[in-house]
Amino acid sequence: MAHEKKPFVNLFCLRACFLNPADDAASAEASPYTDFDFDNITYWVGEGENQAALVIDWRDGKEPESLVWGYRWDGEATGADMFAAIVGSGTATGGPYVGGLYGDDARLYGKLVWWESFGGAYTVSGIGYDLDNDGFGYEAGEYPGEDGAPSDEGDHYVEGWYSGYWSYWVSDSGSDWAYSGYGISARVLSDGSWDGWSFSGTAGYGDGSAPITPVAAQSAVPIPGAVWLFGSGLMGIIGIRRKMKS
Ligand SMILES: [Ca+2]
Ligand SMILES: [Ca+2]
Repeated sequence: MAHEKKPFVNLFCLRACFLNPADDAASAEASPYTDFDFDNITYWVGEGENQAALVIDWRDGKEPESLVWGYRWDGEATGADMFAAIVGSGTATGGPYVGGLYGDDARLYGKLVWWESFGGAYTVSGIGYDLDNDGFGYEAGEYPGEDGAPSDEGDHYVEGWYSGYWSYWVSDSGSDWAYSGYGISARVLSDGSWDGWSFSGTAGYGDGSAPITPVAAQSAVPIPGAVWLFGSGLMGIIGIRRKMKS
């Protein structure tokens, strides 16, 4: 993990020190937390002069319960655009991302439900995460969207609408978290804004509490090339020994 931090520090210094010091400082300080801001985020998706954060708080007793990603863009982007850019796999029943989610982080899984009746808008019904970094699988339960579970007990996954609820929280210009009843399709991101999702197994629609201070999400750790080489070399040796024995 530690070796991944260095390029980020160098990139940040390039941006902060040479390109646009005033803008970057103002955006970096905008946060609904007193002890966590954009400088603490390590997993960034997208390119552009604006930045926003996505916090997901599972509240399932598996640590860390709350994680954060960063998103950069130019022009206009919605909460749905940020969600789709970051979440690596999952389903979307309709709307602009119909068919599935193909964002950057393969460890993140999401289920979006498209509601045509409200003029067309997404609702988040479930979010999962490969917490132990060995793959993620979703298992549908008896009641679709209400009691699905991760196939790996080491991973995050919770879902619900009537029984359990993902509440949506927003922060702009460093304001405190505010509950949003509008969902991610109508949410227009601003530079320095934060979007947060927080699950409650007991809350119903329109209820819940703001996401706790997150931990910076990390990219999946690939098996280093040297280990692969060593592994395949070992297989070769075993193969030769078997051949010699027979
Ligand atoms: Ca896993
Ligand atoms: Ca596992």
